[in-house]
This record gives sequence, C-alpha cells and structure tokens, in this order.
Amino acid sequence: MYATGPQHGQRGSGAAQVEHPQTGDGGQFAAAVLDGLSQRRKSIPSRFFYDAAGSELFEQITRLPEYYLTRTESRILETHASEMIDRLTSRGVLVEFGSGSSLKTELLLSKAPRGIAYVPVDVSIAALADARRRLASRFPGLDVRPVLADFSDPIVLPADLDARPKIGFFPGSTIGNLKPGRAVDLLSSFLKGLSAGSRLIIGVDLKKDPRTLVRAYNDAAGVTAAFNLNILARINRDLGAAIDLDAFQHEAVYDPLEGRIEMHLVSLATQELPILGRRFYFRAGERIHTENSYKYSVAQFRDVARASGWIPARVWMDPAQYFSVQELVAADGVPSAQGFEWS
Ligand code: AVJ
Repeated sequence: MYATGPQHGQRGSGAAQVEHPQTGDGGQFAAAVLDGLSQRRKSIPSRFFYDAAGSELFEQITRLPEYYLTRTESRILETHASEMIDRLTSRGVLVEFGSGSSLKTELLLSKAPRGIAYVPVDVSIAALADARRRLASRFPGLDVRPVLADFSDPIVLPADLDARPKIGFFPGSTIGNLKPGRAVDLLSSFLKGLSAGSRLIIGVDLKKDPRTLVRAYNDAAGVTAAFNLNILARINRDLGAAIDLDAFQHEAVYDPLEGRIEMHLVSLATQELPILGRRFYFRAGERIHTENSYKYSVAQFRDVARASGWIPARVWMDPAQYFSVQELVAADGVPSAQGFEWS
C-alpha cells in the first residue's frame, strides 16, 4: 500500500531500546526519556511533543495571535505559489518531507500543471491516508504516492519516479528544531534523496525583535505552556508515571548568541520522579530542555544551504520580513560539506 523508508520504525540513535507495552514505538520514547533525564543538563528531544494530544495542541498554536509563523508562511505561499513551482513541468514530482495534513501543499498544488505526482513523506499512516483522500477529491487526477518514512532517515522514493524532475517541499520552519550542523546533514540528505536537477522549497523563520519571538512561544492563553507540559503528561500516559504537572512551569527564552528560542520545563520544587523503575532527582529551579527553535538571517540560512551542497536561489518573504520561503537548487557534481563553521 505505502512505500516505506529503509529503516522505518527504527532510529539509529544508539540509545538502548527499552521495551514497554503501552508505547507501541519500540521503546523509543522510553529510551529517550531515561537517557535525557539521566544527563547533568536534563533534556527530552522535541520530536516527542507530537503524540495525538501534542499534535492537537500544536494545531491550536498555529491559530494563536502571537504565533505569527504559520499564518505568515501560508500568506507567502499563497502570494508566490506560481513562482515557487514555475520550474515544475507536467512530468514533475513534488515531494513533501513530513507532510502531516498536507494543508500548505494545497497552495502549491492549486497552481501546479496537470500530470505531476505528489509524494507525501510522513511517519503517520493516518495522516497519509487522510491527506490522500482529501487531495484526491480536491485535485482529481493528481497522482498521490505516499511514502511511510521518517524524513530524517535516508529518503527512498518510488523507483518509477527516478527519472522525473523533483521539487522538495519542507515548510513550517521545522528545520529550526535542528542545530545548524544537523540542519546541514538533513539538507544534504534531502539533496541525495531528490537527486540531480532538483530544487527544494523550504520555510525558514527569521531573526527579529526578541520580544516578538518570546511572545510567539509564550502566548497569553497558555497553549504553548500546555504543549510543553504535554511531554510530561505523555510520560505519565505512555510510561505509567505520576508526575504532578503543577510542579513544573513552562519557560521560553531567546538566546541571542545561539540565535534560538529555547523551551524548558522548570521544576518548581525539589522533587524525585519515579519513571520506569528509576528515580530522577530535581532541584527547585532545575530545568528540562525540551526544544530549540533556531532563527536565521537570510544570509545565514543561505550559508547553511551552501554547506549542504545546495545553491541558494530565490527568497520570498512577507513585507515585515518575519518569515522566509527559500528556494535551493541542486548543484552539479559531488555535494561538499566543507567550509561550514558552526557547531
Ligand atoms: C513546528 C518546530 C516550527 O519551533 O515554532 C511551536 C514548534 N514549539 N511552539 C516552532 C513549536 C513551540 C514549531 N515548529
């Protein structure tokens, strides 16, 4: 039914796999929590935010007045969709990494020539099935070819599409969750997966007044706080723990040297949390680092793109220059990751 990536269901993290009956993810969440809370600086990787409850909370975030990212990007896509896909011929293939609901994609597809194929790549069978159903009715005749895979694994596209020109699509500034060095790795992997002659259209949030940034991650209604705290609720649900959510507080800060928003959960008391038979000690004020969201200048992101072997091309922005959608073009020859100096 669905093409799958080479390592679906596994992550090459090297962390010990912990079996737990309730999670159904091969123990990835359990292993990441045990590992992250064992460190001197406690952390939990942000990709674990997105269980069913977390995905629903993120949807609510995208509609908050303070969270300018989603609506600004959608406006840019709406305004410039025709230009963004002006190199896509009727033989072309649009590949979306981490497609989720594919809602933003409709903005591009509505301007695309007949005959193209659309390849949504996602880890959720339900999301792929929903997207396919919706797109089939909205765009009759569109060839939708879902691939069930984690976009951070090497991408393997359906072989019969090999010879067709491809445009990758990676909206949402998801790239901002990665440290610049890991962002280079991911963009290199997209380049490899899409192959010669391809392009990538990627959404990248921009540096701006830190007060605007902090507000976007510290909304008045407390939805982002609930989203952050949901990772603890998920530990309770999936790993059978009994963490008191009121004993932790959401915190979002901007680090101007790193150029990133950091989200943390601050322990309000000295406490000891039993999780999966282990005990984790917290001092009052001790933090769990749950997310980085990097903000780039246009020039900085173009450097990241070059370091990944792509050639930066057009950039589309809103009038306030809050957000960018950037076009990268595959260079000829062997991609080189030389000359990149960030961590
Ligand atoms: C989905 C990674 C783009 O970093 O802005 C929203 C996630 N975290 N509010 C972001 C998020 C807190 C979001 N990304």
